[in-house]
Amino acid sequence: MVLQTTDTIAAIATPPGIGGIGIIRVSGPRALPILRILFRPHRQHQTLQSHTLYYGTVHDRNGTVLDEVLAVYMQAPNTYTREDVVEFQSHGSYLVLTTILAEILHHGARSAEPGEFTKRAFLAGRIDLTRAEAVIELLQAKTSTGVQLAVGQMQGQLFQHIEEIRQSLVGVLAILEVAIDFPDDDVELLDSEQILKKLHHKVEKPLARLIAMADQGKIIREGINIVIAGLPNVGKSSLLNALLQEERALVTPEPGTTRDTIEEIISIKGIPARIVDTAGIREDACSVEELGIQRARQKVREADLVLFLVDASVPLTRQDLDLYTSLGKVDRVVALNKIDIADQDSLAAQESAFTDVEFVKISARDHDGLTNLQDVIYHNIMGEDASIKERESCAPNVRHLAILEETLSACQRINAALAGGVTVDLVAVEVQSALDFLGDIVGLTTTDDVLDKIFAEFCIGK
Ligand SMILES: Nc1nc2c(ncn2[C@@H]2O[C@H](COP(=O)(O)OP(=O)(O)OP(=O)(O)O)[C@@H](O)[C@H]2O)c(=O)[nH]1
Ligand SMILES: [Mg+2]
Repeated sequence: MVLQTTDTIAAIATPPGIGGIGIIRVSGPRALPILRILFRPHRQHQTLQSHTLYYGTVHDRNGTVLDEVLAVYMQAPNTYTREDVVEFQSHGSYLVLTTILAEILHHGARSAEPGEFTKRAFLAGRIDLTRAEAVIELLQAKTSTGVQLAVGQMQGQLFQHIEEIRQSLVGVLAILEVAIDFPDDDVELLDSEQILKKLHHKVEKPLARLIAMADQGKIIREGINIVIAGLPNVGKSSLLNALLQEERALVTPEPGTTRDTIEEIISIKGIPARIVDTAGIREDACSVEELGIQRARQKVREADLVLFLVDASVPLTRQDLDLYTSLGKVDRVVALNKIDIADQDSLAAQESAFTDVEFVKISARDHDGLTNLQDVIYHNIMGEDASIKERESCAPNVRHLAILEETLSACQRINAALAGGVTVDLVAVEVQSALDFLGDIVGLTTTDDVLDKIFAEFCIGK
């Protein structure tokens, strides 16, 4: 469906505030006439070629010069929206930009809604919905891995995966339709075995992989919450500082140094992680420290992963073990700290105490073992198949995930229908519904309100 848009939209595409340059974008049939009215190229006799940058001035309706600009006209269809597009690069003064925009609106454009340029690109069929969504993803990415995934999706990686699955389902539907069209044929037209096999290998398995990637994508987008916990003086603040490579938290030989929680953002191999240093937890604390301990316990309850720290230079105590047990069900990694001063016997004793959990030997003071610690944390949160994203560069979002799961359920119904010997047309109905679900992901069958919701997340001018 190609929607014919007849109006022309315009918006400031750069963020508000002072900057070196600011960009105004115009898209639609009035883009070129507006450029001709407002812009005077430095060389008066120049005719404006498409996709060429011109230096000149922008004037208001009274002929007053508003700014010196670079302007470009991009003729449809080789543009972001597939419409005629004009861009003005002025100085990055918000006042100048809004004045130029007002002139553009005066000459027959209207203000673009958030994401409307990208929506036009989608409606014109230049990009599918997953590529459009990748644009927001890219704008919002917090880490280099997030950027990498967004770029992969923008280049159509997810679209390709979905398209391959869709084609397999279309193949299945074709087999079923032959059986529907020739019900009385002597030949056994419906080979359920073959359909089931195809469904399993070409549809269900790839769907399950995409679902696993979605889980990883969520972590890469939203990051995780890591809380460092342990008895007083085991080196929690030292570890925070070591991971940050900055003396952020106070470190002293006195137990009970940290009272309040301290939170910072770090990147664990490309995953954004909020890392929280807490008060050492102990029984006989003074009242201020006790408040800190309550906070520490609260943070542990909210954690995605607890980094449980023990002092490997002294024998493990009952308090260490009690605290460890009191962590409850939360995912954890144990770090045996101060290995620089720990003797072999006490280290061995500590290692044998933590047999049911992954542990790492570190020295927060000497920054020793930290790479290994980050590796272990990474594998703990991303699962065994942590390399998936590097190979395939795509991570379905929450919207995609819900649809992928629905598609997988539809596959289970196809399986049951084939096994249960129901009529072929009923099986075909289920296959069609699986196809429709996947169409929603790429935007073939997506309803207007879902589209509106997606594009509303964009900023204006994108
Ligand atoms: N030798 C050695 N000393 C360390 C190491 N890590 C921390 N320390 C020392 O242990 C003491 C306590 O360190 P902190 O980082 O303040 O410990 P903490 O767990 O934050 O302590 P509280 O905030 O009181 O709970 C300080 O004197 C640190 O210098 C290490 O890896 N090796
Ligand atoms: Mg501390």
